Amino acid sequence: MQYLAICEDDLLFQFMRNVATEQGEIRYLVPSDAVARAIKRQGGKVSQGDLLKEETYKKLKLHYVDQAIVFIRDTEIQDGICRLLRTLDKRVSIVSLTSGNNGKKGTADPLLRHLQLADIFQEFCAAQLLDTMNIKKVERVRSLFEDGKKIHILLQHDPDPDAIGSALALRELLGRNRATTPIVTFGGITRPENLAMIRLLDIQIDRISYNDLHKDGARLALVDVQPPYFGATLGRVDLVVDQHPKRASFKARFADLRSGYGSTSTIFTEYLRAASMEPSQRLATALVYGIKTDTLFLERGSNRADLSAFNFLYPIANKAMITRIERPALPREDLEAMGRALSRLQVDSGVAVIHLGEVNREDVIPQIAEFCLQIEGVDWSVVSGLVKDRVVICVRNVGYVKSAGDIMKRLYDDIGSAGGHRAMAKAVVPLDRFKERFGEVSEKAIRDAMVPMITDRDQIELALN
Ligand SMILES: [Mn+2]
Repeated sequence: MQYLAICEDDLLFQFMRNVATEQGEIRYLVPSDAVARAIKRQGGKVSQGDLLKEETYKKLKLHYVDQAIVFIRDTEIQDGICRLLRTLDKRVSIVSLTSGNNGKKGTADPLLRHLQLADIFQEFCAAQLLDTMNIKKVERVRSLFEDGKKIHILLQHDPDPDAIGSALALRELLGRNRATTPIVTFGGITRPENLAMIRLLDIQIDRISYNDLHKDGARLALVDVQPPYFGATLGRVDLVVDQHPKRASFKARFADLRSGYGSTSTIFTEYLRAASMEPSQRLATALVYGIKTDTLFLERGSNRADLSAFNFLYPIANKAMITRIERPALPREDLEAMGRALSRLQVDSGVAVIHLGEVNREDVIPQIAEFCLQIEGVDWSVVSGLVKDRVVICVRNVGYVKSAGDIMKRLYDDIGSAGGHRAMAKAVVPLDRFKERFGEVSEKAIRDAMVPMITDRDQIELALN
């Protein structure tokens, strides 16, 4: 490969040194003697001449040149050189490097490309700068916990995959284990996919009380959440890493908030890469799933950083396991209960009601409610089950203006806990209180309580629309 680099100082020479040794020969063409001497001194092949004169190029045997690179700051001269090159040789390909905005203009010449310095810097150097920043952050994070004290990694009340993946990554980054660095929450995981995630990846999340947060001098690290979320004061917070926007101020020894990112797992993936740590399959799987769920598979609020983290992790992650997490397995006995219920299912006014009786796993109830929406003619599904001494009722509907959450609140909130939004809702009621109110726990009792409210509601909505 023969290159001709046309420039006015030795900047391009510095940039292209490796190209010269790896990919071919470069001859520099410069207008001034002084610059020519400087390049020559540093081992470059160089010619000097008037850049806008034909004779200059005749001497250079342009037809041997594969690629001309033009980098002159004066845009008129720059354009003049490009035109002259094209006149002299129809087939030489030209890269025109510019520092201003003039590089954006289109060109009808297929062998002429405009490149902007800013874009080149972004492409090749921004990642390096980011890496340097991440290396510093990792050093700081490690120094925070050097004393070897126990660390509680605190997550939000119903931890999601992004939080769980981030917590695992933080533990890995610190070279800690489950015993010295437990992952904790004041609440518990409820979503079936998230339960499947911790079961399949063997992740332990402990419930903790406010009083035990700093027990025996334990340190406190928050990932995917910020202190104000908890309302109550948490005491000393050592670390906060989160991608959510900052809503209220807080104090922490170290904080890395990147609201431009789609997930906190992205930040931790950058930390791992900066620390030259290849994540295990288990960790990569958790992080990929965290990025995937927080960005709705890289659609919502994701950016170049999320894509880059995803690309890095994906080959390491266990894809089959992610599929299993997304479709949690149903226990056989619970499926049999669903089979029996389905065989006698009646659908009244588009409402399917199923009472499963005793179930082994609570997450089966929402999954079956989800499933029932696929039955022809069903707009609403109500699925209940007995989990130990509690009645759990899940509601799903297909509409956008429906109000599952409202209905559940009105029916069950005063005797248990109920809530949700328009398309999905849940109530949990102690068995004895349910019996006090409705007599018995049966399909009929639930149907009688719920179907009129749902159909009333649909009537009102029809009237409003
Ligand atoms: Mn998140």
